[in-house]
Amino acid sequence: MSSTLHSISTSRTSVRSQSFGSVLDWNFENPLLEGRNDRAQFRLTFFQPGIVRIQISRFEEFQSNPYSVISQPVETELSLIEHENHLEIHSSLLQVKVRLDSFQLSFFTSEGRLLNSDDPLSVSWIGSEISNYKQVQKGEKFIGLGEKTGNLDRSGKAYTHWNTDYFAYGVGDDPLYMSIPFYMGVHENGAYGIFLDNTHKSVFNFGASTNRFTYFSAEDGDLDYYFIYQPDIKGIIQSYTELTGRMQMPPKWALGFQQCRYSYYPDSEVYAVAQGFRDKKMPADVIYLDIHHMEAYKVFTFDGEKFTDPKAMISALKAKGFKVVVIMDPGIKTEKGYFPYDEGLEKDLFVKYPDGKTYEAQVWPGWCAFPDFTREETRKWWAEKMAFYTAAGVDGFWTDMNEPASWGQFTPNLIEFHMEGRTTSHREARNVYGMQMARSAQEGSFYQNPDKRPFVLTRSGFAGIQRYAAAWTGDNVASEEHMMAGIRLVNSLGLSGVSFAGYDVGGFAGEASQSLFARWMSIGAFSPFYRAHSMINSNDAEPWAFGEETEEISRNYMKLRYRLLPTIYSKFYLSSKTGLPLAESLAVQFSQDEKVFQSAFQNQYLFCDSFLVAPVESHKEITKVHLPKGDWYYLFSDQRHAGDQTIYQDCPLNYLPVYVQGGSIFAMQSQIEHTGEAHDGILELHVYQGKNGSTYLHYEDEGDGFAYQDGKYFSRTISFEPTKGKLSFTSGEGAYTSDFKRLRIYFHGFKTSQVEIAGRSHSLQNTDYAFLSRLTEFDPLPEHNHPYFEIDQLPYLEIDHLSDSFEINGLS
Ligand code: NBV
Repeated sequence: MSSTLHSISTSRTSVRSQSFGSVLDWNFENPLLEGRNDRAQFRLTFFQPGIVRIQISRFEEFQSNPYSVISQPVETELSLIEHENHLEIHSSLLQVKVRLDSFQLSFFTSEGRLLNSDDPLSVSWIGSEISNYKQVQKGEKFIGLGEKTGNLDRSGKAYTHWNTDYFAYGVGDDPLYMSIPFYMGVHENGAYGIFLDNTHKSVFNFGASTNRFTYFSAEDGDLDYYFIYQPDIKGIIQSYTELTGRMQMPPKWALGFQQCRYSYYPDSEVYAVAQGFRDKKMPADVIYLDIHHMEAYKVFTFDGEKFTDPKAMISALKAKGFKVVVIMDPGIKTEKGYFPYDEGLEKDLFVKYPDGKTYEAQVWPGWCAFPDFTREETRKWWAEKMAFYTAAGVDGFWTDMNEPASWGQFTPNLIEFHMEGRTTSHREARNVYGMQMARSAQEGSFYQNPDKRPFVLTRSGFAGIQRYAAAWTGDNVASEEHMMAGIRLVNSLGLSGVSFAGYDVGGFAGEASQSLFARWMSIGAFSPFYRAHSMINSNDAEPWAFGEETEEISRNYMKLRYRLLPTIYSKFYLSSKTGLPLAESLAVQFSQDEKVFQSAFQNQYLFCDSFLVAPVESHKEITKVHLPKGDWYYLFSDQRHAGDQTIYQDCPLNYLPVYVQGGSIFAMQSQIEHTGEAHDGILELHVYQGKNGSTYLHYEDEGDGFAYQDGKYFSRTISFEPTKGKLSFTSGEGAYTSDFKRLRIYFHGFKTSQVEIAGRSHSLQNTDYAFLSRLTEFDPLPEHNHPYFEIDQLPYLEIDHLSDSFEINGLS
């Protein structure tokens, strides 16, 4: 052994924060502004007039996340103005100021209003950790950040992005399963978005334990973020989803009610539960197979004793109008002779230690190996294996435990992932693992059934997950506060590009009371993803398992959900085109209304644009509702309220506070038991008088498959202009013939008794109308009965549903 000591650096400067410092050299060539000194370099890329990418690195080559951003810069007119100590780049929407004597960025609107500025501490490193410190603007609020608990306004709190399996999480706990490092700042000068595209563990601090700044840091990697400006929040979300992609149009059945349990087995029970929905006349479309469908929890197997003939079972369920969704966990049992393990080893598809040994951890099946979904070959292989399920008739896939979760919940950081060819450690790959598994599931579904739209539900994900899967908020608890927190999680996911999202209705862990379940089913009917789920060893939790009252209330809202499908389907289509949420926090349209952020009102949201849902705990009889600017109708009675005020609302268990925005339009159909069943061919349109009008895009297609992409759809725009008293229908577009032969248009809040179409006058008819059925009363004394609302003598008009354009005039 040699006795000479090799010299190691003794300097410990890296323990202190080191800032970028001054810019020594820079160069501008549209769309890039690049600059550097001897410590680091930066690059600004204008993607669009309102989107700038900022990259900062201490290495010669910038490193980027290969998974989230799918769009390229488009040509943008830019001008550069040089000042002594700073540069200014102007686009048609933004001005970016780059300070040179000590690197610091500020962003202004084109009129010069300050949107966001670095704190003088700007960008700096501590060891490998990189942070960006930003000033807080007067009255600034912070919204978004995906699946994060806490308030709508994230001020005063810090959040970590590190995908975590968290059974029965608390309503303030963090981090959970999915990471989306995108937020929006809102203040009097406007709103902007910041998306930190770094997959390492990251922290966003909006003023926890500091009154100086907000900041975001990543444990390693470059600072790589997108600054987004648009004149309104919708525009910012649209831009963010232009970068990270949008949901694909799901099959229509996925919009129906879905029933899950950990787990339904054997096959006779699955069948009995499905039959229960039909017997009870509760519309439903989907039933789930959780982990007990497998033999010893091994993916790509069925337990032959519990499920003697899965194909026959699934086809019997299909005959009843049910689709089957199957769970897939990533862990593969390390058992010689079990083909996924053998093949995975042989093809070198598993995650490994740096010395090449397969990484193993324990999950349901025991010791498992983990497919490396950050590698294309693995995703393809998994997609091929999914033939096992599709051959049995499975229609949808549920990727669980994909954080990835394992017993011990502490994956060693040195294990390695392919990451599309540039091998990296768990530190960088963890947050994208789940998303890549969901991607593989979507690709598998499509590969196996190229004529069907995939439906994938995922627990874990990262920015861009909306392209591959719907998301649910994991293992919540049967409590009132969880019900309310789940709504905020879903609204926050909607602000962050994930519009197809939901929570376990009824609560996964624990036992829901009768009233809690009833209320949760009512709110869930206004959630993009509508599924009830419950934990092993808990009481039965199907909507008929909580007594007659809960059963009737649940049925009422399930039916309402199905009657609203024409609207919901149309909005899903729009959302797949725009990235805008289906459950939209009031902060999107009313961000300057302070009340929207108050704890009493922060859960309120617009569902499918027309409905303002004011969720309320099940035990409350009266609640405060904040109605923003505009006019609002209580859905069930048509009672009209002026906006910009807070009202007291009775909220008996059978009536969830829901209001319709004055001026808006929505569509309904007759009652069906599942989405495969035909309605009666009458499209009900509900039009509400109001100060402002609105435009409703009505969209139909086959409900599955891809023919709609080749023009086989029916769509038309229906606009209401109150000042002209006119409802106009554009001519139907597309090669699909509408399923609706007749139109029945209900006029809410109008005085009109006669309208005019193409010069001919039509008298309106009147009818009593109820959105929900009366509950059966068991008490002989009427004062103990449930309230019941009906709209008296609602005027309506029934005409043929022609696809030519036409106008209805004379509305007042
Ligand atoms: O597969 C069982 C459950 C599932 O039902 C649940 O929805 C997932 O979030 N899974 C977690 C694993 C075990 C939970 C205790």
